[in-house]
Amino acid sequence: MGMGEISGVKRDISPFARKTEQYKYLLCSQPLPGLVLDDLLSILFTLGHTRGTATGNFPYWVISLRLRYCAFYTTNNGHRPPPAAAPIGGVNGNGNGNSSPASATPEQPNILFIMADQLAAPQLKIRSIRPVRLGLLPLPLCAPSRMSLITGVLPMKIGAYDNASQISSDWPTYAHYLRSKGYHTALAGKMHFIGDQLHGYETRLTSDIYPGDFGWAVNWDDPERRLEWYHNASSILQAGTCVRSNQLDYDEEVMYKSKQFLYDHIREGPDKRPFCMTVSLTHPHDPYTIEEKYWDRYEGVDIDLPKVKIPKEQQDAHSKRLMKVTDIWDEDFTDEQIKRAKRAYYGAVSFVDDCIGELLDTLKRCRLDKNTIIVFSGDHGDMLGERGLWYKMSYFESSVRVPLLFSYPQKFQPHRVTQNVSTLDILPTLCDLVGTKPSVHLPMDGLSMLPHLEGREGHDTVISEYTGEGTISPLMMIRRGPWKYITCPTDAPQLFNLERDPLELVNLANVACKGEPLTAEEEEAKLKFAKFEAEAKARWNFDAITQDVLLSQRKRRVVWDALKIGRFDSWDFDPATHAEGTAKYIRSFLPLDDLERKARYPTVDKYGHETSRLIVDQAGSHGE
Ligand SMILES: [Ca+2]
Repeated sequence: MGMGEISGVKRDISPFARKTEQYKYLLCSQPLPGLVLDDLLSILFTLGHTRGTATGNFPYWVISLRLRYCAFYTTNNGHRPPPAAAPIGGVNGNGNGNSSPASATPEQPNILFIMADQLAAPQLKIRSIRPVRLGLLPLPLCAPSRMSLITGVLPMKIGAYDNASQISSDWPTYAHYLRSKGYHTALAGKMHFIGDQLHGYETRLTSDIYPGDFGWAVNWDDPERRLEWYHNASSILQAGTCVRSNQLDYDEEVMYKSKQFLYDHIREGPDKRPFCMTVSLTHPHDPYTIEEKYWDRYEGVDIDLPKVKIPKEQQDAHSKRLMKVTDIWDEDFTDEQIKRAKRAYYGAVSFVDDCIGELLDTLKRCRLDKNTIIVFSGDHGDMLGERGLWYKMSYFESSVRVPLLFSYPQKFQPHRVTQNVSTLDILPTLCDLVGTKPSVHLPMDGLSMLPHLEGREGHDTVISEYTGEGTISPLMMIRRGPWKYITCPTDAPQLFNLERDPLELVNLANVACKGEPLTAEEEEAKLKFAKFEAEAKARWNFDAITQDVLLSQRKRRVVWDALKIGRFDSWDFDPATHAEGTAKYIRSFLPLDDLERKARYPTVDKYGHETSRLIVDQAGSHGE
C-alpha cells in the first residue's frame, strides 16, 4: 500500500501503514507534522481496501466528510456502506421520554470519549483529502461549546453565554442519560463548568484547569475595555519549548487518573457496570509551548504559513474586534514568529496523539478494546494566523470546525460522512448507541448521527450561536450544505459557499444589493441569502436575546464583585473530597494478601498462572 490509493491523499503512507497492528503506533511513534489524523484516515481506508473486510482488529473511525467522497471510496473498495443496524443493546427506552432505569448488561459497550481543546480540524490538514467537512460547534468558545455539547441544547436556551456562564443543574446531560441507563459516568480533565462541577458525572477524577466561578464574564456595557484575562499576543511572541508548563502538569494528571480508572474498572467484581469515561485534555490550547521532544518531531519541517492574509482595514467587523480583543491589532508578526507558534501547536497535537495512543493501548491491555466505543472531538479550533486571526471566537473554518470521530468496529464500517454535523449531536447519538432516548418532553437541538454512522442519509445543518468576548451583540451562524451564513444585528451579514470558495474570501451577502445583471451563481446566492435571512428572523429574537445576555452579565458582575471580598469560597472541584483516600494501598485494617490479590490483573492462581476463577485457597486470603 502506498501513495495514491485514495484520491487526494498526497503523502506516501507506507512507512506508517506497516505498524497498524498496534493502533497506538499509528498515533505515537511517527513524527507526523500536523498530519496525524490525515495519515490515520489514509491508513485505515487503505487497510479497509487491502483486507476487504470491516472486521479487522484495528479501530475503524467514522469521520464526517463529504458524501461523494464516501461514494468514491465505496466504489473503489467494492463494498457498500453497512446496512442499517439495530441500535447497540437494543432500544428499550419506552419512547415517552423516560429512559429505562439502570439496566446495563455486561454486554453493553463501554464508552471512551476523548476531547482535545482548541484542536482545529482544518489545521490538521484533513482538508488535503478534499472535499472535507468535519464537525462544527454550537458556539466557538470553550465553556459554552462544552455546555451545549453535554446537553445537546443550543447556548441561548441554556444560558451558556460566555466562559463564566452557569447552566442550571437541572439540564440533563449525556452523563445523566447514560447514568440512568446503568453506566458509571466519569470525567477526567477539563469541562469548564461554572458552579456545579459534576452535572451528572458520578465520578470526577481531576479538578478543572479553569476557574469554576463568574470571573470571566463578558461586559457588553463596556465593550471597548480589554479585560485582564483576555487572550493576548504573548502566546505567539513567546512560542517555543519548555520543560514544564501548566498544561503539561494538567494533562499528565488527567492521563494518570484516566488510566487508573480503567485499571480500577477491570478489577471490580462481576457486577460492575459499563463505564462512560470522558477524558478531556487541555492541549493543544495556547500558550504555544511544548516539551522539546515534541518540538523536535518537527525539525526540518517547513511549517506552513497562513494561506489567507487580509489587511486589517479590510477585515469584517467581528474580525476587527477580535484582533483588538486578542491584542494583536498593532502586532505585525514575522514569518519566523508565526512558524514557531505553529510548530509548538503541532508539537502539542503530537502530544495529544501520544495520549490517545496510551489510552487505546491501556484499553487493549485491559482487554476492553473489543467492547468500547471511542469518540473523539473537541470544543473549538484555532485560527493560527489565518486571516491575521489567532485563537477562536470566530465562525471561520479554522475556529469553528473540529474533528469528530466515532469508532466501533463491531458495528460501523469506516467511512466518511460529508454532511454538516455538530457536537450538539453527540448526546442523542450516544443515547442511540446504548439503547435509550433523550426525553421527548425537553428541548433537544442535537440530532442523532446514527444514520451517518450507518452510512445512510442524515441531517446536514448546524446552528451556532455566539455571545462571548469580541462580539457586542448576538452573532449567529447557519451552516447547511456548502453554505455558511452569519448574521449579527450590529455587523454586516456574511454568506459563503465553501464548495466554490473554501477559503471564505467572497462574501456573497453583497450580491443582495448588487444591481443587474447577475451571473447564475450570483442569482443562486441571492436567493439563498434571502432564505437564510428569513430563517434567521424566524429563529432568533435578537432584541430578547440581547436583553437576556445583558441581564445575565449584569447579575454576575454584581455577585462576583461581592464574592471577591473577604473569605473566598471556591467552586473549583477538589478531587480529594471524592477520592477513596485511605482505603487504597496497604493499610493496617486491610488484609495484605487480599489487597495484593485484588489489585493484580489478570488474576492468577497460587502458582502465578492466569485464571478467571475466584481464588479461595491462596495463602493469606481471608474468608472467600
Ligand atoms: Ca477551549
